[in-house]
Amino acid sequence: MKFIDHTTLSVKAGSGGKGCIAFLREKFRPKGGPCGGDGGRGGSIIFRVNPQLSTLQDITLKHLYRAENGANGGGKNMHGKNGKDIIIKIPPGTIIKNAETEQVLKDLTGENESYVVVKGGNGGFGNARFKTQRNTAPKIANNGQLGEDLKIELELKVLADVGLVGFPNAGKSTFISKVSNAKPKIADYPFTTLVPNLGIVKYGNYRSFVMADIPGLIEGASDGKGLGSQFLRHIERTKVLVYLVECIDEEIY
Ligand SMILES: Nc1nc2c(ncn2[C@@H]2O[C@H](COP(=O)(O)OP(=O)(O)OP(=O)(O)O)[C@@H](O)[C@H]2O)c(=O)[nH]1
Ligand SMILES: [Mg+2]
Repeated sequence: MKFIDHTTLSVKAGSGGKGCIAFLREKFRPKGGPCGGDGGRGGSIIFRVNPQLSTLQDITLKHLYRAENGANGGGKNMHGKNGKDIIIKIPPGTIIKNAETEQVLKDLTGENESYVVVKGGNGGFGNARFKTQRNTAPKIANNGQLGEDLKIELELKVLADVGLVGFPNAGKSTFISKVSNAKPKIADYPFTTLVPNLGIVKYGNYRSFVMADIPGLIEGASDGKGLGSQFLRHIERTKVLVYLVECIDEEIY
């Protein structure tokens, strides 16, 4: 699976359905009063953390997510059907930003945590709602509210407790493969690791923490050399950084 840790997309919630203007007309009740039902609510777009995911790849397949509109209200006080919500699954550690202002809207870290990014509009009131003692036959109803829409940016910063940092070929992937359940590619050439690997390290009685192995860093990485600093975001939030230094080759130092 391709490792993607950054993407932008547009999200649009559904609008509410219109309220209905209708009057009851039954055989023996010719003036039965207003009976227009309310419109249905528009669908919202919700992000939900799925701990099984480790990349934003699935989300990048679509650039626009649009939730259903609510249906219009009907006669005989029939409420319009609500629009379906769209639930988008994201990996833990995904930050949701407003793409225009760069403002962080939410940092989703917890298991099964969710966030409503755009809310569907409420349905309009049907004319039955407007009946008063003075106006028993109102001919008014509301339109539904528009659904919110937004351009957003998703940034994944993997959640790890310990991050491994070092020159290419220093032995980072070998180390994580020995202490955790991760099975990264190990080879005798620089930049074997191209995307972060996560591993669970078990210790004591049923205790564990997450370790991250990222691609090697070379001098000038901050100016974009090698794989540059594009993966540094993944060790930004770790509690501990482990620097792996090769001690055989004297020339490096
Ligand atoms: N002699 C010796 N070789 C090691 C040791 N640890 C790793 N190696 C070897 O060093 C080479 C590089 O190891 P990797 O674990 O792929 O190194 P890395 O830091 O992950 O490298 P990149 O992913 O390219 O940044 C492999 O051929 C390993 O077998 C060690 O402790 N001693
Ligand atoms: Mg490696």
